[in-house]
Amino acid sequence: MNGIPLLFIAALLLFSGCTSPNESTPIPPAPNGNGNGATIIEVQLKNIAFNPGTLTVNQGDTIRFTNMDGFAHDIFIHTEGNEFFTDSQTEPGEIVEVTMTQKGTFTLDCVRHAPGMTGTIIVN
Ligand SMILES: [Cu+2]
Repeated sequence: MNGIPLLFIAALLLFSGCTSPNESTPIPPAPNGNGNGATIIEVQLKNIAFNPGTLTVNQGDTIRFTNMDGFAHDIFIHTEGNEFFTDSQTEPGEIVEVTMTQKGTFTLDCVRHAPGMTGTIIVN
């Protein structure tokens, strides 16, 4: 009747083999150093111009347009043949926020003051 002790020893060996700590504790991914925190970029609509007229932002950033003039403008952000955003009537003092979710080079126009009231937004 040696069967049971042998099985017991075999089971112990198997068990001890399996429990050798082979798995390391997973390390949580480090948080991104320079932010996915969205940045807000200020653009003024002033004296029939966008100021600044050319801006470079990161994907996910928000552009905050403020109409400083005493009359309405509009905001049309587009690429060739592709409208990204339109605010057709931006009243005096109005603030319009646009989050740039797509990468690319966009043209910024105020249609009612075209040509001349234009700009460029580069989204990286
Ligand atoms: Cu305008």
